[in-house]
Amino acid sequence: MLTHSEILTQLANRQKNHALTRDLYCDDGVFQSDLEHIWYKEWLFAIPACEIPKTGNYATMQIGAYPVVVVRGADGRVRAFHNVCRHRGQRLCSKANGTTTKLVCPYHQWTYELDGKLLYARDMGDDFDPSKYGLKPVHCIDMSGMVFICLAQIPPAIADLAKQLGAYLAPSGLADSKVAFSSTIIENGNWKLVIENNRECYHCGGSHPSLCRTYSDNPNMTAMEGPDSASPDILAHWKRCEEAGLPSRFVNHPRMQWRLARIPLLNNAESYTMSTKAAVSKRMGQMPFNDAGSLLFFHYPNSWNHFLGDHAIVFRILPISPTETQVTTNWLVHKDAVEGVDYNIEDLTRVWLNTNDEDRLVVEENQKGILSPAYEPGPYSMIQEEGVVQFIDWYSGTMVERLTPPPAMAAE
Ligand code: 3BY
Ligand code: FES
Ligand code: FE
Repeated sequence: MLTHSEILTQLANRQKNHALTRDLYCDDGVFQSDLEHIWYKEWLFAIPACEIPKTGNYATMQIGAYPVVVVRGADGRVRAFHNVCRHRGQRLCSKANGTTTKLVCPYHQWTYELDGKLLYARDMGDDFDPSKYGLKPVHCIDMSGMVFICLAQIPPAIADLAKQLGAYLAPSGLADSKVAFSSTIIENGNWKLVIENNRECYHCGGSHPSLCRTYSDNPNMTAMEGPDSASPDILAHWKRCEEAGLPSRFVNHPRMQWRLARIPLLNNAESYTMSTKAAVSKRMGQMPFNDAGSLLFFHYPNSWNHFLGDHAIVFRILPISPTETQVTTNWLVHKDAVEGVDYNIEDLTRVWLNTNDEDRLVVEENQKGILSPAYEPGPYSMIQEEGVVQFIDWYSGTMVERLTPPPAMAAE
């Protein structure tokens, strides 16, 4: 198990534009360090807000050592709490999703309001002050229907992202959508391999026959230097979309922690379906046409998303162990769309169920190869894998900053 300073050395000595060393993908110490310095510090995508549409609806998730519950209060607000009873520490909610009027601990029935206040604790004596035993809050923000949480005491700034998401997601009407289908799988690979795999389409032709019916694997589609480097196809798409009120141009976080971009699908395909036609007859929000392409949004370390004319697909990853990652995919449709009438689950989900499974396979084989002592970090393609380079630079830069001891306070 690597120590902090060994991790720092491996990150500092990494070869630019090359994959990471074996330890950085497999070692227990690195995994702990990733949790402490990335997963417990950054904003993480938790759920689409429409997963908990009503007061008392909740969703739970495990972020490293921290069980978290996200719940909608009587005031309609979404809040997150440590899913840990303030009595003797029982996990409060054990189900992935549920509905309740109060959060009642299953052990001794301490009872909390949906806003975290302790309402009732039996036989605790006269000097017991319930106001001291409310649930511990976790930072939580609902940005245009995407709920993010942050375990840090002081979370990183999020206002700029909230503003951009507000503009880009408004036409998609996520607040008026519902979860049509949800899938959770475990990939036997390090979380960074899962993100790396998502950040390139070098593998798409070889791995994703169904996705490639509608998604272009041309790296120019997603690796943008600026408006002038866009192909005429994209420029025409942006013009049409922006004239119809759909913000489309690339917006990047200064260090590429997130990016928004609306890209056309292949040959005017409408959706990620086998037929290339829309899967849902009722469009999302105010989307003006079916062939609006895909609004892509990724956010490191744990989410990538596609917002189409007829539906949206939101992805969340959570690290389980050095070589296991949970991947949850939610398909969202207009809340008034009726299953069996306006859409069917098979048409809606087939392409990305296939794609997720194909990605799982490549990530697992990637992890198996990297576990070999013969593995040596190879070079990324600067034409095809610029997105991976950006992710690895973001990860390494962030880790080096956070692992580097502060300069000594006193001179000798
Ligand atoms: O999900 C994405 O962002 C895309 C789709 C195919 C692979 N990946 C680059
Ligand atoms: Fe929750 Fe006792 S641990 S009520
Ligand atoms: Fe893929």
